[in-house]
Amino acid sequence: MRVRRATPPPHTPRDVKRVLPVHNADVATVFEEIADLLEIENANPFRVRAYRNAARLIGDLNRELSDMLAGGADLTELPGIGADLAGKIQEIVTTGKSAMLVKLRKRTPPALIELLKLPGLGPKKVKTLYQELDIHSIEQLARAARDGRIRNVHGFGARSEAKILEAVAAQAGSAGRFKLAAAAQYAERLVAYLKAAPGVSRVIVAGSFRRCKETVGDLDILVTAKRAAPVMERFVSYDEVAEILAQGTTRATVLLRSKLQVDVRVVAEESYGAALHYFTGSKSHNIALRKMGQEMGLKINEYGVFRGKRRIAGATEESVYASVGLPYIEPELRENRGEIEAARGGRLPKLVEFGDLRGDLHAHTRATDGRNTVREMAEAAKARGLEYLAITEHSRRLTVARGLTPQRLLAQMDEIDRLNAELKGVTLLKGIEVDILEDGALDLPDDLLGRLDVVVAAVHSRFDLSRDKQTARILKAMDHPHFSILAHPSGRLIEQREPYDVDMPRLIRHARERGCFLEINAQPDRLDLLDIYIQMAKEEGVLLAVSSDAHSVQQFDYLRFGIGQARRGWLEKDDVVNTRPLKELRALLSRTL
Ligand code: DGT
Ligand code: CA
Ligand code: CA
Repeated sequence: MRVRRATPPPHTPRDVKRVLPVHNADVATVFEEIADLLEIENANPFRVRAYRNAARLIGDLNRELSDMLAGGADLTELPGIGADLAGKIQEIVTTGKSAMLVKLRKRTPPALIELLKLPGLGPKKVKTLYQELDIHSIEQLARAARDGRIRNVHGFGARSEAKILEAVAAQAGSAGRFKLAAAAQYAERLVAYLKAAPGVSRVIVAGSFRRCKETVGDLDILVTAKRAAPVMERFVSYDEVAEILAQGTTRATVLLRSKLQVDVRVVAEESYGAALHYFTGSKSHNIALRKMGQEMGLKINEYGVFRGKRRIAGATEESVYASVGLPYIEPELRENRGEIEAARGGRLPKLVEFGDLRGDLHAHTRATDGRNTVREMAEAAKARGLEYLAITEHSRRLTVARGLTPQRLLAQMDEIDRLNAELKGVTLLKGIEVDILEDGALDLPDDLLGRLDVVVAAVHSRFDLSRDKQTARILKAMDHPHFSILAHPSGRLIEQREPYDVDMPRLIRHARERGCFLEINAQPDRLDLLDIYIQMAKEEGVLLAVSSDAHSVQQFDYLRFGIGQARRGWLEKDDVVNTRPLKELRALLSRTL
């Protein structure tokens, strides 16, 4: 295996700049950083918000900006994108850089940029720490937290100090992981590119990506082809490769410009199933299966299943499992959490599929912090084959999202009645994402909640309550006669905010007693409820709602990640409320209301 650094091909003249493809995720990252740095400078909050909103919009677009620009699209037609932002997008897409970001970085102390990378520390807090405690690095931050100096700074306390220590430790342990949805963007283009190599028959992403883990460390891609050499050549000359870390005859590892690492292996057709099984993992599932094989006198590795020197299986994953007497186990289950025992006992779940979904029970519109109208959301849901959609805006307490007052909610309910009279093939449900207040009360009057089809309730404040108080708060909310679904039950934001401290098993048991539901929120940075608790909820007989929490028409696409998460929690079609036809769903909901 040869190790080398990427150098420009010798035939490229020095003065000809290679224009690299820039993905939407890259543009969004630039805009997020601009917003952070502007915020540190106390820039006009509207300006900061314009960049943040643009970053979100771009992150959700289902077309690449580079393709749109190449096709002559006018970016100012996108909501919230004016001439200035359109110009900045064009600059980033064509040059890969932003002059404004370069300037901002120059005038921001480097320490602040480093601290900003820490999950949970926004621009305001970073600035305070820098000014009050003269903290210049993550190490100094960790020391100040350990010495108990942070709790005395205005706006911080003992709990936030502990959180900072946790965040420092978490960052050390999770450095460089990618959220599943972002990894998917990078994976899709690369897979299409590899498929076009001469003699290639299959290209598949294995590893944690195939298991639909919420974050992935790197991509593990398997290829079957007539010959390996052309595949290797094509892979290492992919235009997004920043560095070639290793290159051999049948495998290579590169680092993409996005910092995502990718392994590609070319395997023989007869070993395809064994290799796919091996590289899909998880490691502990593999080890358990290999042990089972050993007990039967078999050797299982990435080349096949062998009895002595004789290969007895390996062309398909089914054949690998069959060699130890097991049925096929779906990738999302392969975490060594009981799936092998379930397979042996004939108790494997028949996992829910994307096509089983009939509706979506959590979505926002322009009335609050969404970007599309109710009508646009309804039509987009219908276009994706959904039969019903609940509109669930924020309630008044959430002022940053322009939460609805009773009057505004009533107006929206009238609008929904009018639209339902007119729309064909999709039914709108009246709902709300009501805030669970600190004392467990809901943020809108009972009589109003009682007139809705679905009441989604969520914690958006006081994430810092003690375990007892947080648990009591949510239990009380669940006891509310109009409570239907607990939204994003843990409150975590992946790599940014830990779940709040709560007795989740207790909430799950209470949901069963109350007959209400828990949400699997499909937003890429939430994927909340967590898989182990989904499995626990299912065992308790609690139904779950797989919800997009869409803030725009594009975000219905996130439902596929919600389904991935549901499958990691062993859910079958019947465990998911929104696989039910509307009539059945209404009956289930009316039991909660
Ligand atoms: P990641 O990349 O950290 O999100 O997680 P994975 O699961 O993709 O792990 P990765 O990329 O290190 O390796 C891919 C798969 O290869 C892994 O899921 C199982 C398999 N594998 C890696 N190392 C070992 C090993 O030492 N023993 C066995 N049995 N399998 C391994
Ligand atoms: Ca991996
Ligand atoms: Ca790997």
